[in-house]
Order: sequence, then structure tokens, then C-alpha cells
Amino acid sequence: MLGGHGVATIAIALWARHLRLMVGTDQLTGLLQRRPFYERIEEELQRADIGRTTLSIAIFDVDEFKRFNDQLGHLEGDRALQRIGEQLRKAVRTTDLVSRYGGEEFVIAFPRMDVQLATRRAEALRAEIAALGLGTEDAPLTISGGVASWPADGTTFEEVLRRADERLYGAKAAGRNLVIGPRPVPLRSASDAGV
Ligand code: GH3
Ligand code: MG
Ligand code: MG
Repeated sequence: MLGGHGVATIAIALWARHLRLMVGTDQLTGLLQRRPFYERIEEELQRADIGRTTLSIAIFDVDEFKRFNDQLGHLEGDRALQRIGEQLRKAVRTTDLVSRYGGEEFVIAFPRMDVQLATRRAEALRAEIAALGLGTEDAPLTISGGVASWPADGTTFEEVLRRADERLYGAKAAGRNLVIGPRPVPLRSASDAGV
């Protein structure tokens, strides 16, 4: 059995762990903030062996969120962001990193997941958020997303994120409640190749 001293040591260790986990997390959603997220990605990329591994990034932005706030109020807006964050975190692998990147923007890193699979995962997340029933019947709350990957879309996190952001912009322009990834590379059939 543990003496009082042992119990105190364990309590301190648990508290220290709790504090470590709290540092760099967003108060509203409990998700990683932008900077610690960025630092974690940099670590992942340094560990990664170029050409042998991949890391996909999805950026999501809440659709027409200004209107949501105007109609239902900022507090309800905060609650919606909390629900979205919770759903995103629940739905990904424990090794994936979910961050609240900005006000109503979320970025997820999928280490060692190829971009086609990450795009399908991001699309599933979009559908799950749309099914939460947030917003009003006339204007259900939805998100749009863009997906890109390292190293295909860039050699730095910034480059990959920029590409994902361009695709997010495309999803907004195409009407929102949509996820866009890279265009799939068509596989050349034997007849195309003239064989
Ligand atoms: P779009 O579909 O083009 O993204 O339209 P939008 O209205 O979402 O875009 P816009 O950038 O014009 O507005 C974003 C809104 O998100 C405005 C801002 O008040 C709101 N927002 C950002 N952070 C928070 C937050 O922490 N809480 C609440 N309630 N609202 C937030
Ligand atoms: Mg935005
Ligand atoms: Mg928005």
C-alpha cells in the first residue's frame, strides 16, 4: 500500500500532467491553439522520412457564421463552436491533431494518412457536423473544408496549409457545405498508354 508520501507524489504528477495538457489549449473548445499545433506539426515533419511517409491537413471553416451569430446570438455561436470542436475530436484517431486555428476555423493534421483517404475522412466530418442539427431549420449550420498533403502540396507546413486554404476557398465559391481535396490523379489504363 502507498504511504501518504506516495499518494502526494502521484497527485503532484497527475496535476503536472494536467497542466501540461492545458497549456496551449483553447479555453472554449479545449482544442490545440494555433501555435502549439504548428509546433507539433513541425515535430512530426522533422521525424517524418521524406518520400516514405505523408501527412495530410484539412482546414474547415464554419459557413455563414456571421449570420448565425446575428440570428441566434454570440453565446449560441460559442456553444456551436464547442459542439463542432467536440465532434471533430471525437471522430478522429487519437494520433490526429485537432486545432482551433482561428475564430471559426479548425485545422486537423492526419499523420501518415494519404490525401485521398484524408479527403474522404474530411467529407465524413463535414456530413457529421451538418447532421448535428445546429442552427435553424431554414439555415442549418454547416462547414466547408479543403484538404492538402505533405509533401505533394508543398515542403513546408505553410505551403501545404495554403494549398488546403485555396481548396477551402473553392468549396465556399462552389456553394459551401462541401469539402475539396486534390483532383485524383487518373490512373492510365493499358489502352491509354498505347500498349
Ligand atoms: P463564410 O461562409 O464565407 O465563411 O462566411 P462567414 O460569415 O462565416 O465569414 P466571416 O469571416 O464574414 O465571419 C466569421 C464570423 O465568425 C464573424 C465572427 O463574429 C464569428 N466568430 C469568430 N470567432 C467567434 C467566436 O469565438 N464566437 C462566436 N460566437 N463567433 C465567432
Ligand atoms: Mg473564417
Ligand atoms: Mg466562416
